[in-house]
Amino acid sequence: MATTPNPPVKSNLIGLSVIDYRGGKSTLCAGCGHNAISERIIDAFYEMGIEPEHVAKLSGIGCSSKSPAYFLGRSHSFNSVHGRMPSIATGAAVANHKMLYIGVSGDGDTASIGMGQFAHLMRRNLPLIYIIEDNGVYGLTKGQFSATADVGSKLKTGIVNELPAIDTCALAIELGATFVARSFSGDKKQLLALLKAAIAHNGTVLLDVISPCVTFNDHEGSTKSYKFMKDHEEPLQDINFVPAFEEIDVEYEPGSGIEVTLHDGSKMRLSKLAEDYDPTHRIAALTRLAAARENNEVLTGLFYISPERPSFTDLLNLVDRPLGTLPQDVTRPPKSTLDEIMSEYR
Ligand SMILES: Cc1ncc(C[n+]2csc(CCOP(=O)(O)OP(=O)(O)O)c2C)c(N)n1
Ligand code: SF4
Ligand SMILES: [Mg+2]
Repeated sequence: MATTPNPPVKSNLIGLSVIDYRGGKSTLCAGCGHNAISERIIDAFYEMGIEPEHVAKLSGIGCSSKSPAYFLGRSHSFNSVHGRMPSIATGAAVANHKMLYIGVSGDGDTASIGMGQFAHLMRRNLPLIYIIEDNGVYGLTKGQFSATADVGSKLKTGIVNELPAIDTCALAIELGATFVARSFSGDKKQLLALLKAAIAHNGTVLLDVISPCVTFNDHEGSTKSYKFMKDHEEPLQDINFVPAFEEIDVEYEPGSGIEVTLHDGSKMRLSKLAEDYDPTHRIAALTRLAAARENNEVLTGLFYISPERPSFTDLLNLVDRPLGTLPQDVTRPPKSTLDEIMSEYR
């Protein structure tokens, strides 16, 4: 009997299939927004044809910080300490500036215990894709409000948050990050386009993704629930990403939006939705975010980009070979050099 041949397995630019970009089976709650983000990360790295072994994943502590275990299983990974992912990422990026770094954190991990580290990371423009899986609560420790919870948002117990939310995007722009965006775990198209652009960027990407916690913060009265996001998400632009390896077959009409060229030659085409918005203008970005807070809008999209500013590792003028692979006879000064230095203090 004739058998039907299996459909050919699709592969990307470097001959890998999407399976090569998957990780372990998720142990997070079914329906958690963090799982959808892992799926988009898998798609983005697959579609960009990135070698998984060329990627290092970093995280802190929280349900969100567990998620690097669920994507890019062939990549390097370090699950660090609560709020300390930025310093681990900085050390790793300086030791090997040839890798691609992706850090996953939570709103609790970032905006409370990790705030000091977050601030210095943004200021340095370290080449790192920093994702905040933002659910407005400490999911892992059973749903207390985090510092990104909105004023007026209600816990299941009826407790109302009366403290102002920290806007991590506004803060990142103020501090010096060069690619700042917000998305929603349920907005597949926008999140995928932003992730692919983030891969093409050289510098700190801060991507705050609203990611509902179905167990502790998805009820009526929560401003980080699926329903609230579906009703209130206000995308700034329609984002199309064209990777450097793809030919641009459609001419871009000047005046119909903005085109941004990224570090590797890829392009982001931002078509205006409701308003004209220039994401290369820092003050305009801060003003627009302040207006969104004032009007209780959940604005998503690319808020700010500065593709030209050198990254932290560029500024260090590192030798081409990764420092972590240099042999001891190169990195360790000989005894005669140390003796010479010591003699200066006599
Ligand atoms: C030093 C330290 N302090 C406190 C904790 C307890 N703790 C574990 S996870 C967490 C918050 C996680 O919240 P978030 O980063 O928002 O992640 P989510 O679980 O919501 O994804 C806290 C406070 C800890 N693990 N270590
Ligand atoms: S507790 Fe919340 S954040 Fe944690 S896995 Fe479950 S749904 Fe996700
Ligand atoms: Mg959280």
